[in-house]
Amino acid sequence: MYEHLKIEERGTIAIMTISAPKSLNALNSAILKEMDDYLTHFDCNRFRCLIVTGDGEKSFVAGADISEMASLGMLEGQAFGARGANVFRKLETLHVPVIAAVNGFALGGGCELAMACDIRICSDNARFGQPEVGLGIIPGFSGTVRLARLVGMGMAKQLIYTGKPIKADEALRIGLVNAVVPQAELMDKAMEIATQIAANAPLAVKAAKLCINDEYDMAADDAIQNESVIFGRCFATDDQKQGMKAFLEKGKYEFQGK
Ligand code: CO8
Repeated sequence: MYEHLKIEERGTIAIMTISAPKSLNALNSAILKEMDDYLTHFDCNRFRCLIVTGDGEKSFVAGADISEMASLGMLEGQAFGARGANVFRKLETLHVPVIAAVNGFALGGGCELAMACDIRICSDNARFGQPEVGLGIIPGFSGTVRLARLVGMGMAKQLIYTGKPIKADEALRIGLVNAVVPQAELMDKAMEIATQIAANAPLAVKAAKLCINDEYDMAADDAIQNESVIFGRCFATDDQKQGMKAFLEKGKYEFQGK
């Protein structure tokens, strides 16, 4: 169905693999269009978690496609940046959690893609970096926005100003990834986390994601108020009633997302 995306469905977990092996899965307009289409039609009622990864053992995504960007003018550059940023924002605001399984190079737009996901895990051969200033541009798929939020202003500035990539263990140390595993175990680890998420009440997981995302930019009082309102809404769900009843009766309830 897609030329550059491989889609796999394992029960309530979906896996989107970006596949452009000749360019180490670099993101061009065609791939971004396919990602946009996939995310626009993603069924958040059917799936409870999405895993994003790259094809092969060398690269997650080696950035935006430099051969496509090389000849762009100012307005075209802006449009290309906006296209990537919009797709990544769709991923960030998708109503189910998204796990980036980073299987190699996550450079430029690749690092930005991983940062738009809720959770990042990587293989031990992964390399993260924002090399854009070495190409005469800045991170344009929201890297200047998300990197500082994830690893702090000082480290984000060092990574972006120097353009130097970091290895998996350093990415773990600065909090850019949650876990590093041997390459052969990467998808198992991603599936393990996805399965844990999928076993929980989907409406509650969705509510938690929206709260965490929205409250990040709110003043503390507004954020606390927001959480109270969303917390209250959980009590209008069947899953809350059945989940708590099952706990009290020492049983187990399979959440229905109602
Ligand atoms: N774009 C296009 N082609 C690429 C890219 C890329 N980002 N990365 C790799 N390729 C291609 C290479 O050109 C090469 O093609 P060919 O075989 O035809 O020569 C093929 O992939 C294999 O790559 P290498 O031979 O270079 O493999 P190495 O193992 O020697 O090196 C590296 C791997 C280190 C990953 C190296 O390929 C590299 O440095 N790639 C570029 C990384 C980079 O700078 N990424 C950032 C790009 S800029 C960006 O992402 C900006 C995002 C915001 C955009 C906003 C738009 C306005």
